[in-house]
Amino acid sequence: MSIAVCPGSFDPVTYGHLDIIQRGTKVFDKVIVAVLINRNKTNPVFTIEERLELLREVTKDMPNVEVDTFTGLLVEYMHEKGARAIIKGLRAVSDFEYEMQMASINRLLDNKIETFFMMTNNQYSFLSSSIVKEVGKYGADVSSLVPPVVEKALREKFGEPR
Ligand code: COD
Repeated sequence: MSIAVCPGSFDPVTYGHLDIIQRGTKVFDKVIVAVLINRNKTNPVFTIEERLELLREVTKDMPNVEVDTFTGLLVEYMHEKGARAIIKGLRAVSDFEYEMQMASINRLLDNKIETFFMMTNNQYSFLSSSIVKEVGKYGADVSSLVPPVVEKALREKFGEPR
């Protein structure tokens, strides 16, 4: 069985993430969406539990998706899960430099693990969790950026749209 891990912060999950996850499920038998528990990342808006709950809700109709957390090195987590592929999304040239670094270090740590990059859907090329939080904080409408359940969670954090 081919198992891929789609790692990220998912603070919160957006339509951009969901598009990558969905496309991954068409290629791999199982996709594990893995939320990094990152103690260095300051001021997340959603707790790990909230992020997991939102991810589980928005992937509930995808039977070959599992939602989980990991800490430390991604390759070690992948060994635990028997996964050999990492799925990443690429939006702009600005993503490339960081992603190339990550893919190279991961290959150095384990050369049997491959990183697969998927080009963003044009529709979501500008979309990130940070943008959603920024826009949501000022009460703007985010319904075209995130699924309804995430929109509701943002409203609970930041208040009703203007
Ligand atoms: N379109 C397409 N792809 C998208 C979009 C979009 N609109 N938005 C996000 N994505 C992709 C991102 O490119 C990324 O691939 C993924 O979705 C997750 O995005 P985020 O923003 O939720 O998560 P990041 O970028 O903060 O996550 C970073 C990781 C957790 C993946 C990274 O830090 C990691 O793997 N850390 C583990 C530690 C490790 O093993 N390091 C290596 C040795 S140093």
